[in-house]
Amino acid sequence: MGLFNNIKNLFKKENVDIDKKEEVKNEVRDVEKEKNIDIKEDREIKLYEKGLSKSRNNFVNKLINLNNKTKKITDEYFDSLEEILIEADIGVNTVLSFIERLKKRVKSENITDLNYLQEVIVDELFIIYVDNSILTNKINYNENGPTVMLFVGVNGVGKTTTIGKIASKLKREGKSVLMIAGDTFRAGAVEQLVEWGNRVECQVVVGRENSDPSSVIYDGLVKAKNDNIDVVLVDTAGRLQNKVNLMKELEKMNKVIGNIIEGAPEETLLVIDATTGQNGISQAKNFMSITNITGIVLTKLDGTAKGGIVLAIKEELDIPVKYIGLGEGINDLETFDIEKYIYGLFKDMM
Ligand SMILES: Nc1nc2c(ncn2[C@@H]2O[C@H](COP(=O)(O)OP(=O)(O)OP(=O)(O)O)[C@@H](O)[C@H]2O)c(=O)[nH]1
Ligand SMILES: [Mg+2]
Repeated sequence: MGLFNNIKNLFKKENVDIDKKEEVKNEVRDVEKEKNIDIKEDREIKLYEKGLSKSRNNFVNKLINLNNKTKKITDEYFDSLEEILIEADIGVNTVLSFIERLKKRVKSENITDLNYLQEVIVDELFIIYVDNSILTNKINYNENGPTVMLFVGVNGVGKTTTIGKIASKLKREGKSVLMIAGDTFRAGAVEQLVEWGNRVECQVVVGRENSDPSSVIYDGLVKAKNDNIDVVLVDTAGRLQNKVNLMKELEKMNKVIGNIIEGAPEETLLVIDATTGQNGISQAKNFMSITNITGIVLTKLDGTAKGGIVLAIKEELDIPVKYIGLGEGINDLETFDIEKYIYGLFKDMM
């Protein structure tokens, strides 16, 4: 009896130990998970900081200098502020309404302290982006088959590079990705995408030179469906062409895509080069008038000293920025996050 009890207890203890071990293991796993999230957050914030340093050094420094040399908040102060913001590509209309709101706030709250005003400025710029808006950086995914993302935009804005970066990101998240070389016009365009495919170990469907992009897309989507691919990234030609041709071509592509995968493309992402400022905004208006744009990829933010374009996009286009490019490297792409953006830009003012 004694032996039996001993064995029973031993067995129990063993079980308790196993339970305990599991518990500890789970705890360790949770801590690791949190640590990984922290590391990821940290990495992302650093990338925003680094990518926005040109803007910070230029336009944010101008703001800081203005506030340092200002003793009293006068009309002259607002004029200088207006000038700095317009120079930062925020867009004239946005700036004018921003200045109006700021003036009202200064008056109603009786603001005289420049340090406090600095905080109010950041706050109000943030409000421009989030106010009355249901803008979301979320990508629409198709639950029942391949998700198709079509990338459009004029020459050299960074479509192909963005596709490479996004493929890499999606693969890191565990998704299977296929790229389609829909730019069959420019010599070298297909090779460029194939090179990215090799880098990120992702298949690329290509057609013959000068073949119809829609036929390449057709082949690619059939393959994506057969292979159970999660996300299909479609590159398109960016050469400047007349509006009617562009519209016809996009219509044809959309028709082919929708015929093979119902409801697709889930995303039509317009790529804009941040260094082109207001020109990028006009490009966007052009594209929006001929096809349904679901989001914007804003590239080369690292190359501009005028990081205000994000706010102009919000005010003038009201389309969500879904990704931003912060450098030429494979990891220099982030999903857009207004809080990280504002922090990366204004951290010296906060
Ligand atoms: N600094 C910087 N350079 C970028 C970024 N994104 C793209 N580029 C560079 O921009 C140049 C053009 O990029 P592509 O990806 O070839 O542009 P594209 O829109 O495919 O051009 P086309 O195929 O000619 O229409 C390349 O030199 C890229 O390395 C970015 O976020 N930051
Ligand atoms: Mg390209």
